[in-house]
Amino acid sequence: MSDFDRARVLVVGDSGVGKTALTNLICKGAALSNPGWTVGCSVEVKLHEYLEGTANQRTFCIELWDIGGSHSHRNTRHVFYNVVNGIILVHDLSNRKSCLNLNRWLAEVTRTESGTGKFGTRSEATGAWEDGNISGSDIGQVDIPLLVIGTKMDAAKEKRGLPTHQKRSDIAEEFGVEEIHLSTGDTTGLAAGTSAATKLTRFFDKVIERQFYTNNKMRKNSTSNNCFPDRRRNDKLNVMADRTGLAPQL
Ligand SMILES: Nc1nc2c(ncn2[C@@H]2O[C@H](COP(=O)(O)OP(=O)(O)OP(=O)(O)O)[C@@H](O)[C@H]2O)c(=O)[nH]1
Ligand SMILES: [Mg+2]
Repeated sequence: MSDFDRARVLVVGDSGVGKTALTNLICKGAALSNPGWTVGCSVEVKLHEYLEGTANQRTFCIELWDIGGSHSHRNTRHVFYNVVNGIILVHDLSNRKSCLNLNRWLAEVTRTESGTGKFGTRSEATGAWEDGNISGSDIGQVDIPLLVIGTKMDAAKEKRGLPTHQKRSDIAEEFGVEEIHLSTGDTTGLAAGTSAATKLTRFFDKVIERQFYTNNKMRKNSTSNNCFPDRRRNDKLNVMADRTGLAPQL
């Protein structure tokens, strides 16, 4: 696995929306019954077949950086945003506010990724970005592949008694990106052949395309050496172990 070029996808959204459970489902195909909340960041990897079934098929390693969503860490988590090849925005279908907050998450990540402070200014006192939103035209300029995922379809159905899978979120509409609705406890939700699995595959293809095939040329970059980071990087991430006491899984 160590020979595969890799790309980094951030998984962001409010605390408790199900990012860790979702990341586990994507990378391991299994439900996670009782995830602890994430402090800092936890990393899982997934091998992805780029352009599967075509003559150009090739295996890449996707790193999913599952960022702890707790408000109390908002001033420090920008250290995880230095390299961003794609973003999965996660909201809880039974909690409307978590969906409304996705604009802020996008702003928080893309400000740093653009490296220009274009979407806001940093507070000199805390180093944190000032609050603010980002619009569809802005992200067009930032040019990062996006995917929106709504979790807890089961809870939303119970709460409202209505199917929620038809309605796309405002942010997916605004940015013209695909959206998946699922329950992270249902392992069939991302099973091969489902429309959700197809959307996820298309998203990962876009991430790879942007990272490695811009201008139809294989592009070398700083993150493409190795699927598993070197010891120095491991040490850095271990500092951010989650509250379960487990080191980030790399
Ligand atoms: N009913 C239901 N519960 C879910 C679903 N996905 C996650 N959960 C539960 O929601 C809670 C929070 O899930 P996490 O995956 O830890 O949420 P998170 O977004 O990683 O939270 P932070 O790490 O604090 O940012 C856990 O109790 C999960 O079991 C789902 O699809 N349906
Ligand atoms: Mg988590």
